[in-house]
Amino acid sequence: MMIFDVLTLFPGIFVSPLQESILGRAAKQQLLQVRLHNLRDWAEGKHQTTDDTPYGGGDGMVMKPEPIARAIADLKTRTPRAKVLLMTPQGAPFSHQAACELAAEEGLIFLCGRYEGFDERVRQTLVDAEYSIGDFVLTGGELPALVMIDAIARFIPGVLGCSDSAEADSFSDGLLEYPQYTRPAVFNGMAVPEVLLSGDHGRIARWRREQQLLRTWRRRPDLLKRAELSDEDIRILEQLQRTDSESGE
Ligand code: 4FV
Repeated sequence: MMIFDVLTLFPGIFVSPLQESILGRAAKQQLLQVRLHNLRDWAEGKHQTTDDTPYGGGDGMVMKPEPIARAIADLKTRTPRAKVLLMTPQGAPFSHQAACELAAEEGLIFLCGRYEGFDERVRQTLVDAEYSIGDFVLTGGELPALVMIDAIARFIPGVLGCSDSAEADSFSDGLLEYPQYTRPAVFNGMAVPEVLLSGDHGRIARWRREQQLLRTWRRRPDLLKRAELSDEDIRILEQLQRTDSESGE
């Protein structure tokens, strides 16, 4: 069972998202367990202080290293090989690939920041990896931790229903997903592409691959550089680029 330990000053933020839908069912099925820990429990003094003013002056508060060091030491007595992850705008961009790799770990400890962030010595000595969920600043690391837990949990066998698999995801082959359609066949005058009604699975598969390549080329050309493309894919892309440039799209 995959253990997710979360160190936070606001454990309440996690409760309902982890009870709902796929994550809620996975926890009930003991496919994963999320253990919420209030960092204040490892803080000293009657005020259980977890933050202090920054050396060198400046606004805001910085999270103290001692409560975090004590907390991680305690949590590692239960999952010694757990990886400690820190969510920060300065981290490596979190990705499908990272989620897939982290899902192979025995346990993960998520360190959720608040205020101006952590004393630098926390990063230097207590953290295995730093991840960012995007180039914007949030009020805390809790939502990034939830986002990462959700993405990682999808790789745990049994979490996604049998028909659905993380392997068939966007990004699993480095490309964006193809367009999806369902009933009705015509909606507001817009018909479902005929190929999808043809029953010709070869044509459907080819159309879907073309759509993945076209959509990725138009929206995320940066992904094409890293995607594993077959010669057929490259031929399709050149064709698409030609038609696109001709149609002036
Ligand atoms: C963040 C992000 C993020 C910065 C200061 C928490 C906040 C506060 N984490 N991806 N973007 N964190 O904005 O991961 O401590």
